[in-house]
Parts: sequence; C-alpha cells; structure tokens
Amino acid sequence: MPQNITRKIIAAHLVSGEMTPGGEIGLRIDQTLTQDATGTMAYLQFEAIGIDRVATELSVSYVDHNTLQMGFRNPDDHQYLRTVAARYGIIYSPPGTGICHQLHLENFARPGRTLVGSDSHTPTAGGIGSLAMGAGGLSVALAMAGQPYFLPMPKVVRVWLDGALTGWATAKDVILHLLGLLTVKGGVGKVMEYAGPGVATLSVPERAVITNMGAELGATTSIFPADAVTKDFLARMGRPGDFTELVADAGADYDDEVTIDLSALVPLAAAPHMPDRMTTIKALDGMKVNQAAIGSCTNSSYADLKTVALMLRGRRVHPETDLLVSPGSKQVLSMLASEGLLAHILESGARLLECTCGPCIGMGGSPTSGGVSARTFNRNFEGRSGTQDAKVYLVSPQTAAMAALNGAFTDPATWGQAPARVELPETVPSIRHHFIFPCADGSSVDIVRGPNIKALERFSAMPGVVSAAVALKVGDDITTDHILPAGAQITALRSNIPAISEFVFSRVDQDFVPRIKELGQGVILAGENYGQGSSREHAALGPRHLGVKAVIAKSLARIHRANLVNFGILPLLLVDKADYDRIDQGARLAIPAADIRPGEPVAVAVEGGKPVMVTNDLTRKELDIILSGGLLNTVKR
Ligand code: MIC
Ligand code: SF4
Repeated sequence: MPQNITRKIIAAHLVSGEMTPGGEIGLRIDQTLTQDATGTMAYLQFEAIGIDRVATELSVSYVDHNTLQMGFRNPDDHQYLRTVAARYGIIYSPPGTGICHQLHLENFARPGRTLVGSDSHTPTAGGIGSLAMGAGGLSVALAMAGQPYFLPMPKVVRVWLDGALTGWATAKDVILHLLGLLTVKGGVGKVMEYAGPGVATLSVPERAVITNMGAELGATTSIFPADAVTKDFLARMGRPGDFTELVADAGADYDDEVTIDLSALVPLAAAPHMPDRMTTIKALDGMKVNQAAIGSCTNSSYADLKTVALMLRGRRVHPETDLLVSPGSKQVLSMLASEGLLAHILESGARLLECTCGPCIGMGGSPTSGGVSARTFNRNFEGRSGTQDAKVYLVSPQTAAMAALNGAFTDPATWGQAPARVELPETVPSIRHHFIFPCADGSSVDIVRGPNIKALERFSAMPGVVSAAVALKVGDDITTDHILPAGAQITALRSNIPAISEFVFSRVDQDFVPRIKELGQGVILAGENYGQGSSREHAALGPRHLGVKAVIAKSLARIHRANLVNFGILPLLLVDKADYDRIDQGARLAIPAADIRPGEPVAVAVEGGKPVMVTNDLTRKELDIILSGGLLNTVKR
C-alpha cells in the first residue's frame, strides 16, 4: 500500500501498538535533545532510572534558555548539565553556542530518524524530514534509557502547497496563515505532512520555520519530505552522508487535507495574545511599534538574518523603536561577521544579543508598559515577554525589520521591491568544535551538583477516592506560561521544585499557592486546550508538589496531558462541557479514582449539588502509572 512519510517512519520504528489513529503506539527513538530549562529535571530522572549510558544513537544537551548566570543557581545548573553529559555519553552544547532547534537542524537532525526533545519546538527538525516530537523531560529520560516513546497514533494531514511565495511573503506567513485557518487546537492528534509543488520552492531553513511553529497548532509534529533541496542543504552543511531520500509514495492516503496557495500569501501577524489571532500587516498600517525582536528558534537562520542585515544596510532604526537581534547559532553569527553583515546590523542602531532564546522566554528584552512589540518568535501569550500588558505581534523577520526602520507597522505596498532570496554558501564553516563530545567511558566522571539542585521528590500513590475542593477554576486556552511562568527569576529555579512551586499560577491568581497550601490538596477545573504551549513538566510537577490531584477540563493539550500522567495527576474530561458552568471554584468534589476505567465515564460527587460525569482518554497502563503516584514509581518497580 502506498504510504505517506509519517507512516513510513512510524512503521520503521514501531515497537508496540497498531497504526490506527488514536490508539497507543510505542516508537523506538534514535535521537534525543534537551535544553537547560527542562534538562536538569530530565537528567535527574535519567539518573534515577539507573542506566549506565544513553542507549540512543545520539543525544544532545543544549544550554540556550537561561544563560544569564545571575547568581549561582543558573551556572550551577550548567555545570551539572556539562558533567552529567560527560558521565552518560551525551553531547554537550555550552551556553552561547546557539538555540537547540537551530543547532540541531544545522548539525545533527537526519531524515527518517525519530527525535524526542524536552522542548515543544522539537518539530523544527521536521524541516529536514525527521519525525521530531516535543515531550516532557521524563519521557525524554526514558527514551535516553532505550525505552520506547509512547503516544497516540496521530492522524496525518496532507498540507498541499501550490505555487511559490512572492513579494514580501515568507515561510513565517505560511504558518501564520495555517494557524489562522486551523487555530491553536487545529493540529491536536495530528501530524502535518507537507506535499505538493510548493515544497521544492522552500529551503530547509524555511521548511523548519513552518514545522517549528506547527507546535502552535497543537500538532504532534510537522514534517517535510527529504528531497533534492534537503540533499543540497546537508551537502552545504558538510554532512552529505546524513542524507536519505524520504518522499511520500504516489497515491499515499491521508486522514485529512488542507491546501495553501503560496503565491496568494501576504505579510501577516498573529495579534495579542494568541498565535492564531491572524491579521494582515496592511490592516495594522500606522500602529506605532515600540520594540522589534528578531531571532528565536523560529526565525534566526543565516538566511533570515542576512536578509535583515541587508535591509538595515546604510539605514538607522527609528529613534523611538528598540531593535534586538539574536542569531540562532554561532555558525550564523560567524557567517554574518565574516561577510561584513554584522556591521550593518550594529550600525543601524540594533542591539546584538547572545545566540540564545533570550527575549522569547522573557530573559530580558521586555517591552515597555503597554508597548507594542513585533517579534519573529512563535508565542505571544499574555505576559510571556515579561511585561504583562505588552502587545506582542508575531511576524516575519522582514516585517520586524521594516517596523524597526519605520517605527510603526506600515502597508507592505509601500515597502518597495522585496529583497532577493538568500542562498547558503557552497560550504558553510563548521562549528562542531564548540560541542563537547563525550568520551567512550564516562564512568570516572564526577557529576557536580550545586546547592540549588534538589533531589527528586517521591510521590505517594493516589487515594482510592480523592476528596478535594476545586482550588482554581480557569477558562479556555490556559498555557503552561499561565501555569508556571518563565523569565530569568523563575527559570533559575527549574532544578528546585519546592522553590519553583511558589510561582504556580502566580500570573493568574496570586492567592492560589496560599489557598492550596491551606486546603492541602485540590483539583483544577479548566476549559478547552488546558496546558497548551511548552513541554515544561514543571507545570505538572509544581502543581503536584502543592497537592493538585486531578485536572478536570473540557480538553487538554497533548504534551501537558502526558506530563500530568507522568507525575500522577488525573487528567479528566467533562462528558458534558456545559457542566463546566455548574461547578464553582471552591466546590468540594469526590472523585472515585480507583473506579476509573480507560475511556469510561464515572460520576464525580459535588457537595450540595448534582454529580458530574467525567471521562478520560487514558490507557490501562497510564491509569496504573497515575494510581501508583507517577511514572518514576512504576519504572523503578
Ligand atoms: C517555550 O518556548 O515555551 C520553552 C521555554 O522553550 C518551553 C520549554 C521550557 O519551558 O523550558 C517549550 O517550548 O517546551
Ligand atoms: Fe527558546 Fe523561544 Fe524557541 Fe522556546 S520558543 S525554544 S524559548 S526560542
């Protein structure tokens, strides 16, 4: 039977389950990646599993999220990550080398390989034809230990690309268009597989922009074929041997289909505060822009930044607008420097930041109060920039550069001739010497743990009946940034669950932590798509530490749902979504945890009211994990 790319890779890596959408499958994992903010927990968990060396073909530990090293906590985390990598056979990418997804695409990602990463934008590697998925740190730790990665078999959506981009439209506008069409819930349970004549017109870095931000659709992942364009990219990157052709068979089946005419696209923006709030730049004409920020794992490639540098050449950024530029990797930065392009960026008045996530995760570069920020990033959740009332618009590098020069969004019709497309040079200078490759035997390496690195907490088994109050009621589209914010101050506590737990829901309800501490335990009641966004398992670990036993929601985001299971929190779904309105914050519930069966509704008693029916999409194995107090308890047994 003719196969699509996704099913080909899944079939080649399937260790359990059947390839019927919705059913649980287990996949053999070839590669893993972690970043510092989720990595410390992932490696503490890997250590707890008790394996002597990683069992994957390739595992990389990147340090890119928090590199500020303000105080001892953050540098201690880096030291732990460096030593734990050397001990267990993991490649280490020191702070400043670049952003994990950009570096992985440039140096390690391979067509046809499976990759799990403790970061939701791991699908960036789908641009090269890798089946790359974001996961919680514990799932990545298990993959490093050679265990399969379990997920529901996704549906495969064919995204058919017709035509070619014209004028000022870019790859960013392709994914913004798709987000406008499908929304932040549109990709749940699906892989977005790109096909059609438009594919050949897009470079690998452009494809990676699209697969990167496919995470915002809630998709399991996104993937492009590995074709002549991919072959050429890998050759220029000095890795011709890493190429294998991977294309869908003629007549392959898909579960669903969307068509995009690339030639009809215009510059777009995602308006505050959701990546699917689509508008055209034309419609924003005249809106003052206080800050523009170019970079992040979405738009920090050589081509993106060279285009920007050429747009800035000989011009000055508007005096009332700040322009921040963060290259995706040292490779990009050194190429810009050696070609004299850095000078254009610096001379324009822009600020050059380190090759890290930077302002994208609120590590500095916050906008002014109420300010408008045009960012080439992938998320504009409220407060994520570090300024609660800032208005963040997600745009292409070209649009951000124009806004910085003009001090405002202006109609693209007034921008003149669009710049020519930038090609990679024939040979790109390698930066492999910046990575620290592990020795064959790491058994004598001492793992160094600073005082901020706290031992893992042991969680007790779930009681047969959970009697607890609704400690917090929240609406739709609650992101992990709402549950546990990022930023320099809080991210420095990622290795210290008791300390970071003090910030759970701090941007939503300042009284949540004292309230649940007084209650001793509690339930979260939520609307649609609870837990969308980041893979940070701290958004499950923090609530678990504070005593959250269950989340009852209208629907849940994939990675967060898995993290809830991993840490022994019941993810329950309302049978009748209208019941959401019948339960108030503070209501006392009795959840018959021991009686819950996979996919079967049960009645939850509500004190002083009618019972509410809840169901679940859990497997028997997942239920057992939750009842035993979390995955680590099960694994150790
Ligand atoms: C994000 O973009 O939200 C992050 C920060 O990269 C997270 C990971 C984290 O919270 O450490 C993600 O996307 O998974
Ligand atoms: Fe880093 Fe932002 Fe990408 Fe997350 S989305 S990995 S914070 S650059």
